[in-house]
Amino acid sequence: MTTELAPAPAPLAAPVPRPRIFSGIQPSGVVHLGNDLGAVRNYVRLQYEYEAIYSIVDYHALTSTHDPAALRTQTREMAASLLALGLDPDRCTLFVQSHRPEVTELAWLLTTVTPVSWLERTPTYKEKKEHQQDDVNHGLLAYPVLQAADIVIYKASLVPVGKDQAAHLELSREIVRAFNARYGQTFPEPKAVYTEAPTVLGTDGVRKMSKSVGNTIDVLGPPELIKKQIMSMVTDTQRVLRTDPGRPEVCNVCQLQRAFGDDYESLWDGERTARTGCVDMKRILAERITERYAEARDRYANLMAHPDRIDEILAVGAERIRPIAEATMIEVREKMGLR
Ligand code: AQP
Repeated sequence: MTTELAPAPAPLAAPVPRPRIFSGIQPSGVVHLGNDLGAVRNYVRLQYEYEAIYSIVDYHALTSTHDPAALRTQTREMAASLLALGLDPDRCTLFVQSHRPEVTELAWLLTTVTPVSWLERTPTYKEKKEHQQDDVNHGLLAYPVLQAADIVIYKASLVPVGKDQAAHLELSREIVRAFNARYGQTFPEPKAVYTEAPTVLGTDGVRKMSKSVGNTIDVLGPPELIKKQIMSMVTDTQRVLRTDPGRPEVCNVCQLQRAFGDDYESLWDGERTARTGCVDMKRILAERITERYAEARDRYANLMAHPDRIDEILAVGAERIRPIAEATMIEVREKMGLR
């Protein structure tokens, strides 16, 4: 009797590498609604499809923040916010920028292909120069070069960001082109990925929602604070009387409703026909936002009660990407004649 051997199992197919994405967020404390709708939502969504690397960019923060204790606290708060909103450390890499200092070397090398005129025309540099007139440090000017280094050291091709980052990202692309033209194809040109709400206006209804302006809705804050911030929102300034028809297209409260329920068209209809007033709309929005972020708020509180857990996740993240950063630096030094 002959025994037939079972056929050898087919060799396992090598896992298909997923395209890499990168994004950075400043350690400015707790995430606000603009960060979430404009960027963090995509961070969470894309971690399932891509090899996602997210950085809390503390080197960048030093261009405006000079309080070491505050920086440390806000770095943890930002990490806890991102984890609470759905970043899964088993699916993506979350780390602190300064824990992978190779990026500062790359930033220096990229400065040598970046004309100063490109940096001087950056809109955020012009704005920051106005805001912090007695602190126009070199870091402010060089900010986009470090940002380009952040992205390309991991050879990321996609960058989920809000629209306010469009000019920076364009500059990153130009820097990459300049480097590749001088030293040979090395980095992919990074492309922005936007959400459906790439620019979220603040409670003043005019400027981008931003911590430095103080017009935020702090979605992970206490419900009373969220309610207070929403009830103070500027709506359609032409709607003076309760009986005046509203214009949802220009009302920031109405615009935000789009992100919190499929029934926004019918809510808008109530506004147009003056069946509902601005206060009603604000109440609805406050209820929905409070409810939508309730679980994330609990998760945030829980994480902040266990800072060691946060620090561990960040340390693992920085270690996981060490080989990528080191390999890029070996390649770049070689190409530039530094070895
Ligand atoms: N209002 C916004 N609408 C859409 N996207 C936004 N982002 C920020 N504000 C809006 C996006 O969030 C990500 C992180 O931005 P950041 O690193 O600038 O973080 P921040 O310091 O917390 O944001 P602020 O409050 O807007 O900062 P300041 O006050 O310094 O201007 C980015 O992808 C950004 O596009």
